Amino acid sequence: MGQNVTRKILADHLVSGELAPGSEIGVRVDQTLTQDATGTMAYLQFEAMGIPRVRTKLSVSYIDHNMLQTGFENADDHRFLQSVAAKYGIYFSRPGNGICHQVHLERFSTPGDILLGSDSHTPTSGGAAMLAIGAGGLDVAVAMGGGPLNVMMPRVVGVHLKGELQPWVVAKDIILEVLRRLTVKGGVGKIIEYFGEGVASLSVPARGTITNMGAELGATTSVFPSDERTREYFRAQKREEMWRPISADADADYDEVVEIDLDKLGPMVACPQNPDNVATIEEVEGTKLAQVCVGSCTNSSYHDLTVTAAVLKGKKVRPGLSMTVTPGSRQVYAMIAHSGALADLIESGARILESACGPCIGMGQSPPSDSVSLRTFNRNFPGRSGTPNDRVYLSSPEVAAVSALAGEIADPRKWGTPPVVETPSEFIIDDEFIIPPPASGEGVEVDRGPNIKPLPLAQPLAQTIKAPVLIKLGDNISTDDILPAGSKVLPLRSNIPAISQYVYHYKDPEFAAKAKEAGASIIVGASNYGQGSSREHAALAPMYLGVKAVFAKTYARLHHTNLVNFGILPLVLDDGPDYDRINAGDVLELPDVRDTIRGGQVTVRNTTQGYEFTARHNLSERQIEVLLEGGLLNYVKAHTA
Ligand code: MIC
Ligand code: SF4
Repeated sequence: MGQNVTRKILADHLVSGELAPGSEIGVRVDQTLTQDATGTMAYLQFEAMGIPRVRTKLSVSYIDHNMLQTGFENADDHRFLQSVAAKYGIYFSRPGNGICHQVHLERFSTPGDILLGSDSHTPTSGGAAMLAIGAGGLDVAVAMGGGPLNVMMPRVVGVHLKGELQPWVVAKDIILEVLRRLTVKGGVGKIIEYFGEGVASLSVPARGTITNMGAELGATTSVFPSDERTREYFRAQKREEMWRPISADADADYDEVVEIDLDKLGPMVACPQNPDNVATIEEVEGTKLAQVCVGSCTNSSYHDLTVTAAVLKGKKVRPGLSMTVTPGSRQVYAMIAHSGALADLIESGARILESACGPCIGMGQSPPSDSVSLRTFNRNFPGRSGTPNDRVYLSSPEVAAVSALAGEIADPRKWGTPPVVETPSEFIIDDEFIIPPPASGEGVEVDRGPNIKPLPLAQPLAQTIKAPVLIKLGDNISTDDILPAGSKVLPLRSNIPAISQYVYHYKDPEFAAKAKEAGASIIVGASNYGQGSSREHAALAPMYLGVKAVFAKTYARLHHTNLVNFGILPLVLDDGPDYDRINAGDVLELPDVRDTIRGGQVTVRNTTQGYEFTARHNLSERQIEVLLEGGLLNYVKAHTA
């Protein structure tokens, strides 16, 4: 039987296990990336492993999230990261150079290689046929040390793109359609692979929009084949020598197939407050807007910004509406400046931001109270914009641009024929701001400002856990709920004692105080617990506050792994009375859990209400050892020694 792209790349990198869905595999990692908000922890963890130099083919450290320098913290972190990069052999992408995923796609993506990144949108490079996977910082640190990535072998979903997109309908609409069909939990335990005649009509950045937002499906990653369009992109990036073809065999099969008829697709919009709450443009047309934002790692390519500029050219953004535009990289910024598109944007009244994550993560540009913001981003979780009662809609740049002129969500198909945007055959290449590491790191001093606090370590799983349930939650709790981002909290990413004060801050402002007082505690979630980001702080900070176990019906992959890595026991509750009966405040006891955990289920006593039930888990044998030994860092140290 022929192989699909996913299995070919995995087979090429397999170091342990078998490619059978549901069993744990280990794969060699070629490249890693970190960004500043997760990078400080990842490098502190790498340092703690005592390895002198990274052992990957390529590791890159980006600065793109913590770019507002409202105090010394972020600037100090940047210095720390730059010095660590020089010491350990890592390329350093300076602040202003762009969003990690956009820059990585442009300058480093390599078809057929495996990339592990401490950011959930690492799959963007899947648009260039990499198997690019998001992970917590500690998993990335292990990979930098030469360790494999361990994951449950996913099922491979083939998305068959048939036909041709209609005018004004673009890549963003394809991924929104996939989200509408599969939902934010539909990709858990799966890799999404695109194939079919519709693939060739999509450029690499368009493919990157689709693989980027595959993160919102909860998928392990998403991938496209590498074809002539890919080659064209590598040629334009002046690195054609890095290109190689890779495609599924003609008789390849998939564990599941989803068919999308591109001809039938219209513009789509994700409504508040989950990326799978997708509507057709007709359903939301006319919704009044206070803000429109174009940018983020999903939609900030040369093409995206040029289309936006072409729609706005000679017109003005609607009075009373604020529009921001963020180029994804310095390359994109320079190119729209040279082409004149930047002038069109400025003249239309759009506010141009520096190349960074910016409004996507609440780093400025929070919308007004009780208003609607339309963004070309990938996430619209409640409060993520920095405004507590925000209502964020997600769309393509095409929809965003016409809506900025209309002052309300508008259907671009009513605005004539779409502008023709030529992508140059050669891009502006200037890698001066990506600093290569010196040949040796000896003598490089790591710059540690006062914001860099020591790393807290996990504890081995206790013999018996007895602790109160501090909070009981519903479905689809995101890591933005668990540990918010935004301009106030993000600068504390390298200071766990300080950031832990914000755990569940908007759900229960007393959470941190209650957890400290209880000493040990438990969290109860429901379905798809921990969706969204890769931020290991959403496990590390609760661990610091004494959270010992989480009970949920199902978990998002990244957060489940992060809980294990930091010694918090993730248990599975049946979808029924066990979840319903537990109340916040109940004291649960897990007698001899250290011994029973290997049996696949544990006994739980609700000592407040006086009943007993069993909870399952879906931990691999290795993960059980990690928990018994007090988290991944302790485990790796013990096993490498
Ligand atoms: C996000 O989009 O939520 C982030 C901020 O990029 C996170 C990483 C982080 O929390 O630092 C992600 O996607 O993993
Ligand atoms: Fe940055 Fe937003 Fe992309 Fe996360 S989703 S990497 S915050 S641009």
